[in-house]
Amino acid sequence: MLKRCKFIVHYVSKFNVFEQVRYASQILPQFSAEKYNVKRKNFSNVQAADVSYFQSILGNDRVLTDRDEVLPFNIDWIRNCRGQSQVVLKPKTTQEVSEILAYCNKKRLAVCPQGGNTGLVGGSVPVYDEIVINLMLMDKIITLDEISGALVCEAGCVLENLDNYVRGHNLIMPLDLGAKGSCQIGGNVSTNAGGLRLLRYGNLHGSVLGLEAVKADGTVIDCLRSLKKDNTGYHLKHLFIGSEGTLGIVTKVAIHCPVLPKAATLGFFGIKNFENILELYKSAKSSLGEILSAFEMADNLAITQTVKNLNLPNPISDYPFYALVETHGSNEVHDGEKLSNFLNKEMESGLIMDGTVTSDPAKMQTIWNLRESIAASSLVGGYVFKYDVSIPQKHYYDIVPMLKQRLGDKASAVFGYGHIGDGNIHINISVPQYTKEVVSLIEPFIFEEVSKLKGSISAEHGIGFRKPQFIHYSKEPSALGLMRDLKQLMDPNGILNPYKVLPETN
Ligand code: FAD
Ligand code: 2HG
Ligand code: ZN
Repeated sequence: MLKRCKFIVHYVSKFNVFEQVRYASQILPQFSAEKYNVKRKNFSNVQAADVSYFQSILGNDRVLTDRDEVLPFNIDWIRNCRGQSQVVLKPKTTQEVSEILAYCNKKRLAVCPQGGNTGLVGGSVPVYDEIVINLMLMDKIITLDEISGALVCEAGCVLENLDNYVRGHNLIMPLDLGAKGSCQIGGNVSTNAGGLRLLRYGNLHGSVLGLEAVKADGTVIDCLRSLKKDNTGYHLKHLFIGSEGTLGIVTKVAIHCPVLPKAATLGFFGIKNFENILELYKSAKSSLGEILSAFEMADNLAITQTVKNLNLPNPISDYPFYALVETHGSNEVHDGEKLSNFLNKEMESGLIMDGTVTSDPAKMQTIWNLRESIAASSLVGGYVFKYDVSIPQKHYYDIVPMLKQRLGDKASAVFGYGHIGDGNIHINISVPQYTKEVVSLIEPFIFEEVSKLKGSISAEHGIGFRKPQFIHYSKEPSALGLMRDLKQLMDPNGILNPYKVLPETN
């Protein structure tokens, strides 16, 4: 079985490129307010009396005001945005979140809800002096129903910790992403994070069963039901899924965990051109059916740059494109047979030029690590623009050559990769340094092209701070109007994550 594929994965122990890269550069990013010319909204400034009030609720240890301690909470993961907050609060309970928000709302103090601060659109850090409310200490697992698979936990639980926990009970988390070691489930829910297996397990609007959130005025909204079916009026949880901290702070989540697959296999293949990636995807869907759990692609530069910048092994040699195909099933023999037929067929047809297939967890991890590290590889040296768009699959890769041509030698690298099974491509553009000239070559060009191709300007990372002025490329005025109405209703003073998601009216 699978004899015709070469088993040439070299095992390397997993190391944390994530942190390594994040702290590689000690140069502080420019303040977002200056870089993007943002006018401060009319909020109050934090006074000593406000800090004393927060200390009275949280104690001194959970109110950070020391400049060095506050700094990391002001800078986003890609080191593009930098806020000017002077206060970070670390609540431990929903009651504390409620008291903080009720106070801030009354005093017109703006806040920035924050999870693991891995967001890629600048939504997780303040722009001016918004008070950071970080959920990291709300990290308790509350219940796990092994029959239904419903996990109930606090919003600050780190995704990887949850996955490790439920695996001990024969379940997995329904989402997985490269930032799993740092991102929190509350952040995942608030961004409606997609990730590597959305193709199989669906998005969070499907798997989140219920949640608890605190509105701007401190009201606790209890929608923490764990039922699969609950058609009792408006489906309010959906308002908080993907609203990026602008409508409320998510404090607890009930989420459906699928069964841990008994058999899992991962293939990494070299492909001649983009058309063949699409053909292979069609074939994988038809041959693998219900066991297909991920179908990812990367172009040559995405992989070679990751290999070079992060010193990771490429399990196969150089190819124009790469496809990563994973199966999750319940019967090794049955799954192996399907996979074997698929591989033999597509090696014969030439769609797969070379490849490696493994069921060994350590080797699978090595391949996944390469894929998950692409995001970090482009942070090494210079400055990176990251775009996350959905495009109908036929035109999925069109924008990459367009941008290469448009930018010429102004860009040191332009590459595309992502969740092709979901029509979601990530385009990374590395430049020696951030300049207004380069920005004007990329934006709004990229959004115009996406719009012409009937795509979305944000597939999974959200709108955050970086994209409100482009949201109209993907949202009709009527829909934007309703978004504004909801914001007005739920946060009339606009204290929750200002400067994010909704564009300025003027
Ligand atoms: P943060 O970054 O802290 O916050 C993100 C947004 O949510 C902000 O607007 C913040 O205000 C808000 N927020 C956070 N917590 C709460 C809360 N409890 N209540 C209300 N609002 C809150 N994203 C994907 O979708 N798919 C991927 O495959 C993917 N891969 C990634 C890989 C890497 C290496 C990195 C760095 C990021 C990746 N991301 C991906 C983006 C990011 O990790 C996700 O968006 C993640 O869900 C953010 O979670 P977080 O806890 O870090 O939230
Ligand atoms: C991924 O799929 C992430 O790896 C990150 O969504 C994308 O960095 C990026 O452009
Ligand atoms: Zn992604």
